[in-house]
Amino acid sequence: MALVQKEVRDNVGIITLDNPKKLNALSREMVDDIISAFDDFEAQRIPVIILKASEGMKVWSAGHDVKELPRKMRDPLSYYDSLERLLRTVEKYFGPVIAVVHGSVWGGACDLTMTCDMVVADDTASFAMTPVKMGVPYNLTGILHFMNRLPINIAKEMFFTASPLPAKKAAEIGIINHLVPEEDLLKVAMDIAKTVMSRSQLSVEVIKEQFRILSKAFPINPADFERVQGLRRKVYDSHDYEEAITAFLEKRPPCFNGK
Ligand code: LCV
Repeated sequence: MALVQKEVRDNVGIITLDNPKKLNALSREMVDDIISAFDDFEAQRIPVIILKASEGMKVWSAGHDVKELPRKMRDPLSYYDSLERLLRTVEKYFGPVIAVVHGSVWGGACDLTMTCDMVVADDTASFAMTPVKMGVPYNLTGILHFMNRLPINIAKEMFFTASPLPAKKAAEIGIINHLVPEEDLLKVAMDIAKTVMSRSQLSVEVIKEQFRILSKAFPINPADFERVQGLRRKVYDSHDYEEAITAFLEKRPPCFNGK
């Protein structure tokens, strides 16, 4: 059974995350379903996509499926990891992707909303960036998503505290384009989509690609890249990484020892 629902309404593609029992955790299976929906819409040249969760969920998505994080000395966010494949799919889609958010957003799902082109949310939305809770050495492309979207001090507070940012604050700092009542969420997103579709699609497509290219135009020298990868390896090889996942699965607070 598909973990996402998809439909086309007035030529807008709507993808609904629909795995409530797993709080829409971004498992490989869920990500594969989302990516195949994107692929279907691309084949139909659907010009705008809305990414939402099923109605009434208090959690939009609980982020990366913790049960699928590698346990033994493997990079949890390598290039071919399911979350990374999903983020690139969103970035490379030829038209705008609008996240419609009701409920809390966690970890990799927070990165997913940051990777979408726009966010429409209601006052139940919150955004938490959780690598420091999970002992995960996030990755350069993910951190760049936040640096491109937010003042760096706000991005640092999100990463260093892992505290959920409430909707009002998220709107003030620009994570959310439009903070609206729950009953208006889809209509506001559809209205944005219709306005975009009334413009030159050739221009929209090339401008989206320019935003993508420029947002990644970030010089880093090979020695620094390799040093960062070495530092990241120390983290995912650590007791603390293993402990964070074990504690989560055992439903207890982790006991970090910095080793
Ligand atoms: C698998 C889950 C999850 C889950 N995976 O309900 O950004 S990084 O680097 O951190 C990246 C690696 C990442 O994205 O990591 C994951 C970050 N996610 C989080 O930190 C959120 C973890 N989840 C929670 O804090 C709670 O589940 C929330 C607050 C979302 C909801 O709490 P609530 O009390 O309503 P439960 O915690 O009871 O969760 C219901 C079921 O969903 C599972 C959880 O283990 C439980 O499973 P069981 O019913 O088998 O006990 N679950 C929740 N999140 N990310 N499984």
